[in-house]
Amino acid sequence: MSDAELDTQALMPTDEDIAFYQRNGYYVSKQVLSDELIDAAVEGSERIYRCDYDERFPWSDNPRVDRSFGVPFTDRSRSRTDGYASFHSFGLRALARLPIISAIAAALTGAEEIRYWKDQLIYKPPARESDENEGVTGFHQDKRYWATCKSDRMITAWIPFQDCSTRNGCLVMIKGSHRWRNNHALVTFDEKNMDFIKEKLINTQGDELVEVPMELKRGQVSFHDCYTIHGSYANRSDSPRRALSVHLQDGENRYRNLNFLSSEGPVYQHSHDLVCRKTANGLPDYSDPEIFPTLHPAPGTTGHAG
Ligand SMILES: O=C(O)CCC(=O)C(=O)O
Ligand SMILES: [Fe+2]
Repeated sequence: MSDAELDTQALMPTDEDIAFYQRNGYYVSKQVLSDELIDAAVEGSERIYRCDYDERFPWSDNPRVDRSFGVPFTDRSRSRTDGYASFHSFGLRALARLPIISAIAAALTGAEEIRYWKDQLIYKPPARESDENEGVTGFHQDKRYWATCKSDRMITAWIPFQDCSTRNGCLVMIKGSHRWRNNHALVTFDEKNMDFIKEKLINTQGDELVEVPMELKRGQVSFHDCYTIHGSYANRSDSPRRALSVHLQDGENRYRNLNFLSSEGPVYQHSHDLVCRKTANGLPDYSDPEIFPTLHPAPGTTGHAG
């Protein structure tokens, strides 16, 4: 094994870590990211906020794909979420497609193949006294936003760009919540009233609701199952809290068409459906290599030791 391979092995989750992930629905990595990578991601974010894109696509101006396209980020007392950031910034792309992140995702989910699914660049400003809920991310389940995905094995890597604690509004996981059933209402990313979500919407099935803050050092990454309930409270520090969420699909994920359920037009549609290529029968192809590159096994390798 080369030095590089040895280093990678040392950063991977152990069997105990994988069992912990399966039991609790989340995992915190070792320090896997270099300062240079994160510095480039911060710089890339600022370029996105100036609408200075490193690369453009035919859909880069379509507000139906993402409402942040072409909108400069000037009022820094507000929070902001940008989809498709890794398409428009090379610095963010390097982070979103980093081999160690997809290798950890494969180990945790047990999937042989991991493809990119999407990313979200999130800026959480210091909460103002006038609006103490600014920047709250309501407890939600990622999978509820991906009804068009057949897979139940999707996973998210959450990458903060600075140390994170409860003070600056780190991500908070609800322990073991990926195993709870009947939480279909949790499309609540934008809901600011956490107590309402906890008391009225979350079905704990009799378990205790335990919140676990992801207090991470810069360079660490947390991972969560697509059914783990998670969110984040306001930022009580003096500096913005920046993070990139990288959402990943296993190789077996396919588009599923639920629109027969509605006579009102395509209700179950993801913005990706406007962006990716179509299969022979005209449906979105969630293995389109332009939009959903395979990240693991790394291209050009078999992924098997022997
Ligand atoms: O950063 C946040 O507040 C939310 C992130 C999130 O929902 C995710 O990574 O899936
Ligand atoms: Fe999420």
